[in-house]
Amino acid sequence: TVVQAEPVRLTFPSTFWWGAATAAYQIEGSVDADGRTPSIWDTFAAQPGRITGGDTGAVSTGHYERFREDVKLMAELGLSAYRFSIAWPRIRPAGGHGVNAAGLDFYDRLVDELLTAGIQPVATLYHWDLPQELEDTGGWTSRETALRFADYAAVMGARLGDRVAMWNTLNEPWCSAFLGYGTGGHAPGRRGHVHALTATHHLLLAHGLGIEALRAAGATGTLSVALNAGAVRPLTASAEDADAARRIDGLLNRIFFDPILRGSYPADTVEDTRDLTDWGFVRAGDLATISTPVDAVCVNYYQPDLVSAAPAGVLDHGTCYPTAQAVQFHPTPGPVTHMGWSVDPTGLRDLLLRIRRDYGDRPLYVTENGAAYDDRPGPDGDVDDPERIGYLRGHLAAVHEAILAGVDLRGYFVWSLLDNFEWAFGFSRRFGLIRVDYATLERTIKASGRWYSEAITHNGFDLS
Ligand code: GBH
Repeated sequence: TVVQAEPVRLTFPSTFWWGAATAAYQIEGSVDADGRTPSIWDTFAAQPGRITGGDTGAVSTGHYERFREDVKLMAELGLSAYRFSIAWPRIRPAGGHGVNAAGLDFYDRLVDELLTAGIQPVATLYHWDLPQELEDTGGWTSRETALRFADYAAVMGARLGDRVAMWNTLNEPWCSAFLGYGTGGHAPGRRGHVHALTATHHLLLAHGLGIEALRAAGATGTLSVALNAGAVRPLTASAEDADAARRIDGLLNRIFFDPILRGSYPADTVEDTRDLTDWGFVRAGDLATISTPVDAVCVNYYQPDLVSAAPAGVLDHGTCYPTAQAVQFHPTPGPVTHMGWSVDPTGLRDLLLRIRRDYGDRPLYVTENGAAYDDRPGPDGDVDDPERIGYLRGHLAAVHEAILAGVDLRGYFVWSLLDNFEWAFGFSRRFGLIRVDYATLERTIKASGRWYSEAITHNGFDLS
């Protein structure tokens, strides 16, 4: 006789936030509406060869016009929280001179619409769309930009601080610094390892000043920052590969976690980059500002990094990490998504456990996790994307494992609610739980969205 095993059911804490995330430039469109001024992404996307297919965020999903429809879709999914970002160029058109009331009104209406639908608003102040005029005066390589960010944070805290449930000052400052100012693959497209390190410090300073400004404005929500932290793994057990992993872990994770949570830069990373810079951009008092207490730690996770020492003569010039010429990156064996990123939920579990081990027992959130896959028409007008269901199931199981191991993990946000403008890849990659037809801007909940919705209803799901 065949005994049918009972499926294993994973149940989440009753207060767990089941969320989804987006970012302003990736979904809003309406780039000239109501007094918005250009951001570095408008400028960057207008330059030939920067974005796949020459795509731009000018229209994108049209969320700025359709936000009420989108909140209805969130309610249909049953989301407990929605993470969006505020477009700085809609609020501070002059980058510090005057506030644009119409821009503020948009986010005010969005937050109220969410609260009416019973969805917790989670607001990110900076998801990469720097006002172009601030880039024209140096962007994140200029210390002034951090001060302007503090002004902007104060304005937002005063306007939305009574209603936003959680704030992220910055989204993935690593990307802003190392892709925006290091490799030039992201806006503003500047290249140079010293730029990247300088920008890193000014972004961290902006974060600290932003937390102080939100707190001073009386913001009642959880104050945090979203880091694209990773699990950096050595290819072999050799001392050389361990050293390669240490370097990359320093430049990806510890360069952010240490100043924010411990008030100091990692000594080995500072030492590794001494040939490039004397770190003179760090001024007395900065680290005290940067380490002003946060209420939670937020991480965005997609895939682990597998690295080794580069064999003599091999220089990985493609790398975005300063001083990592001695490091080689390797694909993790196994399946990959449409981005070519490996699917490995153990990386998420390890990351969450590591944060607790190295930085203490703090409230944590996974503010982004998800995968790019193409979908296909299913029966009865369905949109089928079984790979995304597999990805989400695996990663939510990893989250559950971390919770069982004692990690104070309070919420999880799928990247993304909607298909959207995937930065340098334009509209060629789809991350959404909801399909967007870019010709008509029609939205259709995918099979993965239905699956997620079921999981939310049951506060858990069957493994297998
Ligand atoms: C997130 O970035 C963003 O927050 C979000 O806006 C975006 O749409 C989403 O993920 C999907 O991309 O290949 O050299 O760049 C994820 C950023 C991408 C950063 C992979 C590290 C690997 C190094 N991560 N990247 S490289």
